[in-house]
Amino acid sequence: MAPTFVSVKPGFGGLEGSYEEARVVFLGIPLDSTSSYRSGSRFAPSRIREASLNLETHLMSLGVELAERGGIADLGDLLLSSDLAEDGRRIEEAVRGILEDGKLPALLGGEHTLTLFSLAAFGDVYLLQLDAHRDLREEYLGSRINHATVMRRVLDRVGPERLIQLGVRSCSSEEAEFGKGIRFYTTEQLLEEGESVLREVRREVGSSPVYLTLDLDVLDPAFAPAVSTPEPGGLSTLDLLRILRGLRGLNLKGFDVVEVVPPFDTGITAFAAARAIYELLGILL
Ligand SMILES: [Mn+2]
Repeated sequence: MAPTFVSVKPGFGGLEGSYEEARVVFLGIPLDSTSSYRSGSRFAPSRIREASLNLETHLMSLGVELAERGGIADLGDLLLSSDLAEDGRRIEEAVRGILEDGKLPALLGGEHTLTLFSLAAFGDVYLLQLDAHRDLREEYLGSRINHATVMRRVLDRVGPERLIQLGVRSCSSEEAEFGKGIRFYTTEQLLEEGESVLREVRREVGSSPVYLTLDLDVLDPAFAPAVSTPEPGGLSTLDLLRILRGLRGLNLKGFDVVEVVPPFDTGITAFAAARAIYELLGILL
């Protein structure tokens, strides 16, 4: 008798269809070269996909069956080198290709530095950053381009009024000073006045194009222990899902999910990431 195999095919949630008909296109970006503490985010795209296959495609919260909606493709993971500048070019080019085809890039990171390269493919967008950290250092550990400086580098290209930081609760004195001119809402503000924060964000952004970057460390380490730099005092997974649901109606043009480091995970973090992505698909499709 032939042995029975259980195979896990690549793709998000088993939902992937043809590229031609897709509106949302997944692309794994296993970037893992500037992590200062915990590395291993190169394994995150496949772990998040694996988790996605073990969650329901029917979203109770929204009353949506994603399998009936269609419109999803998954290109697999981008092949990267060990050179950050070269990887940056590859990421930008790949994202630009998806955008030129009129589709929404959904990037599975990877460390946060990839956001800088992804954004380079977009025109003028609002950047919504869900993150425990402000990532506004001018340089970190002697380098100007890394996960701790990524939003500072983004501001080299995007006006400071276009960056909105949500869920932040940790920064250096330098970042606090520099970041005074940048709109931010702390974790506690989100928890205590979440609805009015979201109203303000909507009013500010209007119908302008938006890019969302979700750093899983916005969650409390109890809910997302396997992130590169855990920061205690964060959101619960349910808080995050509610916030994401509250973004419905924004003109979202792309998103990334970053900083999951599977070698430190029991699966909780990858599942939280996959579930957050489901919520986003629910409001997008
Ligand atoms: Mn962070």
